[in-house]
Parts: sequence; C-alpha cells; structure tokens
Amino acid sequence: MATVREATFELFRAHGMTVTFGNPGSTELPMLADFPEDLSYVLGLQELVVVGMADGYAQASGRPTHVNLHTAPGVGNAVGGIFNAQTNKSPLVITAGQQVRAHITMEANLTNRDATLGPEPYVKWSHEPPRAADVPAAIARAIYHATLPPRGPAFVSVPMDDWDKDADQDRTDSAIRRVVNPLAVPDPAALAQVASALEAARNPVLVAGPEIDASGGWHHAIALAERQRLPVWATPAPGGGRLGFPESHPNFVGILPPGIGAVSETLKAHDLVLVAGSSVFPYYPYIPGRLLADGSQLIAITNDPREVARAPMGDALLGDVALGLQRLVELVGESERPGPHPRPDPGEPPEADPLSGSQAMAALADAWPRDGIAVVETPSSTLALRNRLRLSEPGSYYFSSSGGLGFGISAAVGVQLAQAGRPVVCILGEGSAQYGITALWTAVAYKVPVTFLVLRNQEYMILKWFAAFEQVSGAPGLDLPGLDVAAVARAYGMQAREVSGREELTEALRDEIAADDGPRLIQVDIASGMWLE
Ligand SMILES: Cc1ncc(C[n+]2csc(CCOP(=O)(O)OP(=O)(O)O)c2C)c(N)n1
Repeated sequence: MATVREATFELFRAHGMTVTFGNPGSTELPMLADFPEDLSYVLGLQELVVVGMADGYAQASGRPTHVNLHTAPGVGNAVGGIFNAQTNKSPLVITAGQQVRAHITMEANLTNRDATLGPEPYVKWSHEPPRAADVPAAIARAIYHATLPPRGPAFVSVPMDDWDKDADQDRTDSAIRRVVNPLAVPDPAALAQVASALEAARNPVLVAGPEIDASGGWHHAIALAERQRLPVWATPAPGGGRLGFPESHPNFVGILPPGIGAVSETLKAHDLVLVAGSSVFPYYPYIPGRLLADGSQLIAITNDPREVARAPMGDALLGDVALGLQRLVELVGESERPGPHPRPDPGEPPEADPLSGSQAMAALADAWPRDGIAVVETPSSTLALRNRLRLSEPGSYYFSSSGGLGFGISAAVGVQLAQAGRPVVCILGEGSAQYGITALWTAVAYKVPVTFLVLRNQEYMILKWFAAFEQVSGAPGLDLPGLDVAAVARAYGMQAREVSGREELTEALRDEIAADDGPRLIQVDIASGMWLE
C-alpha cells in the first residue's frame, strides 16, 4: 500500500510534473520528506515569486506545474500571482499545507481557516479532501481542472498529517492510468460557415490572441492569413500575454489600441473581424464608443466558455483554437484580395541623453538572438519593444496579461528552466522589478542564465501617463528616486553592470545574452517618457 506522499509523486511522474516550485513551512515539511531524486524542488523566497516562476515554467513547457505553499500566509502572499496565472491561463496545480486534522476544529496555530475560500475566486477548483486517503485523487482532479481548457490554476489544501497515511490504492492506480484528451474541435458546420463568410467578405481581418501560441496554432494562423490575404492585428497589448502572430510578417499590421471606441474605430473598414484565441477584448482604459462599427460582423474562436459569455458583442465558436484554425485553412481557397500594407519599419529613434526607451529597445533589437525569448515587465517601453523586436518565433514572448506586477523576474526564471536551449531576456522597469526581486536569488542559486535588462527612469512613468489620462493632478507616490537594482542584484550574488549610451548597451547585451553560466543583469538609465515606437 503506497502512502499519500508516494502515491502523489507517482501521479506527478505520470503527468510529467517533475519540478515543484515552493516555499516551505513546518506544515509542508511532511510532504517534502525523502524528496525523490528524480523530481526537483525550486525554492522561491516569497510566494508571489514562487507562483510567478511556476507560471512561466507551465506556459513555456505546456505542462501542469506543481506549486507548494505555506498554509494561510503563504497562500495570502501568493494570491497576486495566482490571479496572474488565472489570466495567463497557466495550468498550475497548487497545494498548501494545513494543520494536523486533529487541530483544525480547535483552530490551533497555523490552521488555514476556510482554506478553500482564500484562493477560490482565482482558481478553477479549490478543495480540501475529507479523508487523507483521498489526497492523491484530489490532486489528480486538480491536475485535470488545471489542464482542461481553458487552462488555469487549481488548489488543494492538504493537512500535514495526511502524507504518511495510506492512499486509496485503487483510486490512485486508476487516476494514474487515465488518459484524458483535453481537445475539442469547434462545430464542423459552424467552421464551414466561418470559412464561407471569410471567402465572401469584402475586407476581412484577423485579430490574433495569446491562445494561438498556447494551443500550438502559430503556423495555422500564418497559413490562414496568407491564404486569405488577411491583415492581422494583435489583440490589445494589456491582454497579449503571448503573441498570436509573427510581428515581422508582411500581413501583421500592429497592436490594437485597448479602448472600446478605439478598437471599433481601428476595425471599422472591415466587414468581417475574425478573432482567434483572445477575449473580446482585453479593454483598458475605459474609452467609450461603439463596440463595433455598423456593417462589421465579429466571430471569435476560443476554448473558453467564460470568454464567450462575457464578450459584449459578436458571434463565437467554442473549441480548440489550433484545431479550428487548421480546419479553416483546409476549407478556404486562395484569395485574390490585395494583401495588406506591411507596417513601416520604425527607423532609427532620435538621439537622446539619457537614452530614450525607444533607443534602449533599438539596442536590444540589434543584439537580439533569433531564438531569444522576451519576458516583459516594462510598462512605459512595452510598445516600443513590440515595435522594435518584432518577435516572430512561437513561444518568444511572455507578459502578465492581468497587469499584476511581480510576474517578470519570476516568470523569466521559470521560462528559462523550461526552455534551457533558448536565451531568455527579461526586460524590466525598475519599479516593476521590486515586486519579484527575490527571484533574482533563485536565478543565482540554480544558475538560471536569464539576462535581466533594467530600464531605470526613477519613476512610475506609466502611472504619470494614466494620471494625465484620468485628469488626476497632485497624486503622491509616483517618483522612485535612487533605486539601484544592479546593487540589489549583486547583493543576491548576481553579476550586474550599469551601462549608458546605445553602443555600450548593445555591447553589454550581446555579451551577457551569450553568457550561459548563470544570470546577468544590466541596468541602464533612460529618460522620462512613454515609448510607443
Ligand atoms: C501588483 C501591482 N501593484 C501595483 C500595480 C500598479 N502599477 C502598474 S504599472 C506600475 C509602475 C511600474 O513602474 P516601472 O516598472 O518603473 O515602469 P515605468 O512605468 O516607469 O516604465 C504600477 C505601480 C500593478 N500593476 N500591480
């Protein structure tokens, strides 16, 4: 008879879950006892970064990923990261320790009271098993909740005296043997109608969202756009946690603006708007206007029923995005429409001292390796980054689509662990860096060779931009004098350097991206401003 601990590790192995991201406390130690050599444990020093690392790892590996947290305070610290993982549709299987069962009713110290309620709004399933023997089956169920579409985190609270108890062997064996295929094809008849609508449209357009990359639909999206000569917009940047289309492709025309009125205005010339793998739409800020221009029809393909239900307009097909796009490519003919006008090259940014965000991104573009992966948390330079890097390989861009900070450094560590063969560059504002700063230690301790690029402008620039937009004057707390991320990185044991000027930055990026013996950090001062190009 296997113990709960042995049965749980067997289950992890069966699902390819070989890495646990955690921060332990006394209530988690029984799970970690005699930790098997074929599994690995990655320590994060605070729970927001533990979840962020697992989020990056899960997205970049495509596999369910285990997170282990310390009862109520650990889960509390983690909630911002769980919220990010929910929006990123990241398949996290989160366990948290709980008091000994005999202690729960008397609410002894460290009892996680109402353990399932804390994370409930941010997970697909939240549970504390009624019997120790059920723990592996509960974790199996959490794995399915996390990985069935739409993917997302699931949570199980485990009393600390459960791990040495006997598991329910029959249920465990059967949980390990089950094979579940999570993919559903959108209704073939509805797909045929979409194909006819595309062919009949005068001026159709594709809006590409993050699920194209996550579902493996990248090449189908390209094939569809090329066959039908579709201009392709990326979904508005705040919701674009991943790219849905190569941004140097001649059919790619740009990133949709994020407000309601601005989206319909941008798309008004199109009689058919096909949205693939995005919510309709990740609007922010509120810019009122028509949802859709007269004469435009919108059809979304998504694997997320909640996205369908909450969309304020348009028709929808539910099902796997990659399979849907693949079928559409088979159904549509070659179009004779004139192709779209490619986006103009951004050209050389004007000289500035200190550097502008656009110049810093131009330097990054000059040093960029073809197989590079960008993990991005640099609010005032994100659009300049997208415009200048024009990333065009699948799995090359990760961004916190919820807007919650603390994702960048931590996710970069997770992405690099999952994609050991590709260079990961994490581009950060110095304000954003603070939320995930302790993940620098994990990068050093586990020799994870991420290159961190910190753009230092001594302020929360994007909030100053929002203040102007919201007509707020006199708000305190928007300046950040004197933050030195390079010094903090050194304190964590990381090699870090400060550079200035475009050439020096380009050289430093080339050197550090090529280094693969551990993480490096480059800090550069940039001028105040929003860098859109
Ligand atoms: C967890 C969390 N807290 C606060 C915010 C609000 N917020 C959004 S951007 C930002 C400032 C980011 O500053 P920095 O990284 O220096 O970027 P800059 O705007 O200067 O480019 C803040 C505080 C947030 N998004 N998430």
